[in-house]
Amino acid sequence: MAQVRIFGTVISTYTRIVQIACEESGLSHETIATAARSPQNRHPFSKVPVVEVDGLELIESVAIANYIDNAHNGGALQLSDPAARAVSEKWVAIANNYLFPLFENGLVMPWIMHTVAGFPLEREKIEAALPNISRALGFVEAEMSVDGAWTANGFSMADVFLYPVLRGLQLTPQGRMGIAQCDHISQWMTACGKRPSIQATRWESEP
Ligand SMILES: N[C@@H](CCC(=O)N[C@@H](CS)C(=O)NCC(=O)O)C(=O)O
Repeated sequence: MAQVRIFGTVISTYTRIVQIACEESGLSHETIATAARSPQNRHPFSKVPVVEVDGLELIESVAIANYIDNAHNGGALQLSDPAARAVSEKWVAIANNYLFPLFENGLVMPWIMHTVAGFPLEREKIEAALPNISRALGFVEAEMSVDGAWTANGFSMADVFLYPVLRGLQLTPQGRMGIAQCDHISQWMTACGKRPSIQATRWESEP
């Protein structure tokens, strides 16, 4: 049996975040397809993933990824310098609290519901979200162009969280165009895309 069992949807930002943490830590993992709102999901707030590792049942991707990194990777993704770590943690929080909800509700889910489930595309929802998504990308691009952005510290937990969040956006038509206009984000995504942990966790829908 794999060392880590991940109960989550197969195309999921947070399932992938945990998969990347496993890959970075050299842990074998399997994903058991579990829909967020199914009776099989053990998350008390109907989110995925729920993870079994080392006899523990864990929820919440920050806790899960940090545990895996601490217990199996010497904490290498969390940076020992306090200032560098604060920057990395700031970006994990930005990814979780602002970018993911904005991208997921405004573009990613409307496109998934349209292309995978066959529902009409929610064009009004997309149009309403685009200005805020554009502003968010502008903020990330500007931060990346100055010293002190997370990329200055090498691959860290910030990348583990930010890559799947931005990659999901990039797989939508409007997200792809928006990111293409951001040189720093594009270069960073290309660099991350070469990392073995990112390649090993590609979604089937990725070209
Ligand atoms: N705070 C949770 C967020 C997890 C989350 O939002 N997962 C998404 C899938 S990527 C989900 O469960 N969505 C289903 C829903 O909100 O109904 C974590 O960090 O694990």
